[in-house]
Amino acid sequence: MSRHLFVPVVMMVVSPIPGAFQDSAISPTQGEFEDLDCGRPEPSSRIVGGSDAHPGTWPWQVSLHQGGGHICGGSLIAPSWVLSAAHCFVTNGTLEPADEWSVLLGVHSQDGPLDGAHLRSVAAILVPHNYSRVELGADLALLRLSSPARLSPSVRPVCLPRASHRFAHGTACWATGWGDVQEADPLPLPWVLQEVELRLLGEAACQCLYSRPGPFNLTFQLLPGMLCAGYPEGRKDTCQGDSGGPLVCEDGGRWFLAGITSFGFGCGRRNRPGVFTAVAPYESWIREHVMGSEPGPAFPSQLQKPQSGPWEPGEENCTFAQPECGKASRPGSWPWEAQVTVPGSRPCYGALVSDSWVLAPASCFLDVAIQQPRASDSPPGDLEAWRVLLPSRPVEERVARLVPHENASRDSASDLALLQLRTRVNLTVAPSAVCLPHPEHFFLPGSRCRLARWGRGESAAGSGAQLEAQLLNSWWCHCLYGRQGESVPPPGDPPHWLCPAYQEEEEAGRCWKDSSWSLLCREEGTWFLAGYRTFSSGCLRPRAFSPLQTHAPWISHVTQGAYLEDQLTWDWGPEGEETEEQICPPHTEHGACGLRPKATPAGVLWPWLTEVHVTGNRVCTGILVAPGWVLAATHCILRLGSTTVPYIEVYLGQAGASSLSQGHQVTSAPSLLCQTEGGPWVLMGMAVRGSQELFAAIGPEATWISQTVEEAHFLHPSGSPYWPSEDSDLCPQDLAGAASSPKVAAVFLLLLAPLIQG
Ligand code: 4AZ
Repeated sequence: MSRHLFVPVVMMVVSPIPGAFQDSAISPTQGEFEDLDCGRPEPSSRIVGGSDAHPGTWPWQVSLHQGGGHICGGSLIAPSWVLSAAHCFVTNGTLEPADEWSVLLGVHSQDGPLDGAHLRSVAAILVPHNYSRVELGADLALLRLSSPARLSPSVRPVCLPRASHRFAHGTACWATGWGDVQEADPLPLPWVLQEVELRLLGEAACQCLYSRPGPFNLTFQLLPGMLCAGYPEGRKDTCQGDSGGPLVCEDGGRWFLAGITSFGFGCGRRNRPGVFTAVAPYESWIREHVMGSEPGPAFPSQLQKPQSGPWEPGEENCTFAQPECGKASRPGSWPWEAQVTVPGSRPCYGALVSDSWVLAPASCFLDVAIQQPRASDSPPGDLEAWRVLLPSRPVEERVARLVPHENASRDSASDLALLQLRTRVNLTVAPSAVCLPHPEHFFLPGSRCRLARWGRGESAAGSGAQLEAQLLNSWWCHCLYGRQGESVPPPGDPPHWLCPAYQEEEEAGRCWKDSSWSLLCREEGTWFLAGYRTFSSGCLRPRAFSPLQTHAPWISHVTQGAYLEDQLTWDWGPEGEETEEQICPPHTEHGACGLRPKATPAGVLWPWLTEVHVTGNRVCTGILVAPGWVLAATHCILRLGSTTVPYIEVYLGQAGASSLSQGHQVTSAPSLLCQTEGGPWVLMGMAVRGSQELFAAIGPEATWISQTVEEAHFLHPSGSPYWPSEDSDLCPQDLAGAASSPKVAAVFLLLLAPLIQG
């Protein structure tokens, strides 16, 4: 994953060009171009959120090819000159050789018949000497063609603005290109030129939007010579592959090249308009380099001067667009909850992600064999009977299409499917869509979340339907499920799992009612579908949820309109989470042992600590050593002279934070724990009766413990890379002495049975 969304990568290879193009060397006579007409398309006849252009609408648009495919856009400004973006030709500070490039002129669909189109090779590429990186500006390049273009109704130059030319903010202009239609989503065949109307944003408004940090606290300083166009709410934009192409604005019946597509933060994102190289400030640079060419580019004077100076900074107010998704008036009553009914099976719960798409587990539908043609007007017989019930909608919706994830299977982390509704629904308070995370959207440890119904999951009784949860540290979460020695994804890489901590409802005989859930996490009052869980992972807690962020490209590709949002809370930073590589410690089929979450909801600081309540009023500490076993000090359980085992209750998951101990006599039975190097905590001893300093060593009891509790984890003093070395100061010096102390029958093992609370 790239953290630098600002850096445009222009590697979108669209098509190998048929060999039909000849670099025809028809030299126009001088007279033909004496007063070069510019910016006037022949009267006749995606980009993100755009539509197919009509042939001949944008006759200055060219496609720049390298290695046989489209890489960047460009604009014809004179018969022998094309203006494009520097970043298309500069890699690692080096200008690529001109002879690797060719210019395709007069093309509409890069797949269809290329009549009228012709190809020219590039004789020279000129880049301003102060260009280094897109974010630093001067992102423009002049390309001199090896021979002049053949002008025709579909090949004409655009007008260039003079340095004094002012484009008022709010002006509706057009951007065109063959670039991606969404982030990482190439323009589909037949590669028809896309057009999109974009509004010019004033410098102040644009700077204001880009000053608001995004993922990884990225902000950006707008520089002179840059201009922004787009909308605060996003959705319409240029994208990868459009770079170098034109942003044109009409003035007095002529089209002027106001900007050159340069970069942006992602594509079509809210509050992240496209950034263009402003052409007007480069009038003299352009004139200087094309000097002597006949005819050169035309710089007609501006006819319609903006009245006052609305382009001046400071005049616009800075208004951020708020997310249009993820609003719930009350947690637990989710306005995006969609109930899908397929005849013959129980309802399946999913979430509305746009006005016409529902996301749900594919496992709900995998057993219903569906052979689904891609785009058909009427749904096949199978889907005909399917219904989707949405909140506050009196009638059920019908289903037009089912798109399962390509890796979907019941047990996979891609157990997802998208269902398209036959008719779009009006998004209001309810139904409304939930927000989805972009691939670089990370939910931070401590995030406040809720569990919601998902798939065929049973609705838990009472409060269960809106279980509160809090996200745990990712290292801890990863290592509970990861294999020994596996490295933990560093911040910035997608996590494999999300672990929410929540209070489970007990159920007799089973460790948990193994329902499937979706995980909704809130950021600044907006709810995101952060993850989901449809399969069982035994009794290990916390439960692991699959993160949704990795599926964002698939969802946006299929739906072309789901609400994807950047992170709204930004406490990312070097101190946010550890950045050095972390490796998972030993692990068994029951997960890892001795791992302590760093950022954690209060009360689970020592997740193996339990409260052992003996006959009502005595409380002492117990240590969870296996899923069903707790180790406690003998003197805590048995009273002197008594031989019967008293009635004991063990409280898990909240020792230290609960109010349970109030009114009880707390018997002190501290335990001695040592942290092995960078790894798990190991129980070394249990306090000897009446002492706070003297511990009975666990070591001598190891055989008895392992015979009784098969799943207990033992880390061996020698041979384990996690065991402290002799001179390590992790454990007290007298550790060795304690380990060899006479055997005391000091510990007691308690076999846990689930408690049914009435
Ligand atoms: C690019 O990578 C690029 N949304 C171009 C334009 C934008 C983003 C990226 C603006 O060439």
